[in-house]
Amino acid sequence: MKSKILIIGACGQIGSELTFKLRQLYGHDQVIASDISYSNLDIVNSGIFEIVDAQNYASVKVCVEKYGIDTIYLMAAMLSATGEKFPMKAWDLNMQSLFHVLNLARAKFIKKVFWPSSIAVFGPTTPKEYTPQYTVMEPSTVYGITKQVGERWCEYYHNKYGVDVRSLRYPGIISWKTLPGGGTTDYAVEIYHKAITDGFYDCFLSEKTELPMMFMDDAIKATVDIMAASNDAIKIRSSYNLAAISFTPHEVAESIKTHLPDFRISYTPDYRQDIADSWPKSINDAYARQDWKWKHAFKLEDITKEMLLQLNKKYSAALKEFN
Ligand code: VAH
Repeated sequence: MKSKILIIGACGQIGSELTFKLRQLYGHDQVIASDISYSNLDIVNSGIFEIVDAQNYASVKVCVEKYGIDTIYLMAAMLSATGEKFPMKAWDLNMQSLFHVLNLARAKFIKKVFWPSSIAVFGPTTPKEYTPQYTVMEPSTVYGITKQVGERWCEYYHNKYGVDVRSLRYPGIISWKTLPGGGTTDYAVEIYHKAITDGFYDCFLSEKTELPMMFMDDAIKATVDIMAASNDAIKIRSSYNLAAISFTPHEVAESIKTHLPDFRISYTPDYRQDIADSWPKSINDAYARQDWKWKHAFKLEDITKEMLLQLNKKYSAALKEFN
């Protein structure tokens, strides 16, 4: 029987691209997009869309029963930077939403769950180079704490109740279709937009801040692949380390300059520098590559080429419409 999928948080940076990809793979009407508001009209107007409050069990359950959902991708969360401004809101949103989806799976209303974790589960005491799957994890951000605790609950619901929940520790994700919101790695998206619109970017992280990063197409592929893998291939039910590349703001600026030689950057670190400094520089994702054959495709030069190409098109089209 064809899977019926609900994406919670479909208006967000990853959720929006996941919606289009899953509709392409599994059928347009097999995928229900949902969010707390109509914040992304491309998504709202692209297919079946529902307002779902991820913090309200009944709201999620009504949608599951209305469409006969069997799989939920829970993409709604408050990210690292915003989470430091609103700690209790971040805890409530990130944890309540996870419990509601896990409990729907435990009660057999749904069969399968995808839940995103993050490299933010690692903290200042974690080894920073090629960070292993199993190591010290003392996250120093609210967001990281919610992801670490969430991983524990995912593994518990799998072991105790047999829930088929799968998870990835996403690195910073770079995309051009939908702006990210509230993340520390968002500089790596903003810099491309500013390179096109202003020729200049004042970066909120210092130039040597190396962080694990990934192009959206790789992140979407990993998400689709882990969910399509056979049940017994998934040997880690907390969350898999996932990696592609690592780079610094200086390196991405130099990459942009190979296309836009006049591009200029300055560095004005803000409160997000402390968050970035608490995270690894690079990630060892050997288990994902071994268990379900993960491999990334996009290197930094590929990302820069694609980001500048697509954003050029996007801004030129917007300019044409305006004139
Ligand atoms: C953030 N983009 O910056 C997210 C991500 C690894 C970082 O989880 O909060």
